[in-house]
Amino acid sequence: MDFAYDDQNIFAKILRGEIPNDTVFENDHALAFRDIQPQAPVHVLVIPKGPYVSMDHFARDASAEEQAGFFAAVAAVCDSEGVEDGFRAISNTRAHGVQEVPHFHLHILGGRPMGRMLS
Ligand code: IU
Repeated sequence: MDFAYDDQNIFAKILRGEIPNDTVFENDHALAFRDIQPQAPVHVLVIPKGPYVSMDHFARDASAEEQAGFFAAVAAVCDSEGVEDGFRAISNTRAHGVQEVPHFHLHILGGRPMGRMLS
């Protein structure tokens, strides 16, 4: 699997500060910000700061410290967004997953019942 990373993708530009974002949480290894087209009352994207194109790339090649930092950000978002009743986490990956932005991101969707998705 070739995980070639394009540093001109929109989330790379957000990480470099070239494009503004609505930040929810940030640590050394991850940034969480609000999706510009929210699909639920809570719709936050959590991204690693490292150049990983997808979840499988991140799982394979990110260090334990980067992975811990990423999931610390997920936990912080869950704490701050009031999703005690639950949420859905999605990472669209490549063509079959209909991934638009080639920088790994986890959608955190909540604030309402999400409906059944898998059967
Ligand atoms: P994807 O299919 O998971 O790759 O979708 C990308 C998401 O990034 C989608 O929900 C967009 O609304 C969101 N997004 C954004 O928050 N800010 C942007 O500048 C762009 C896309 I472009």
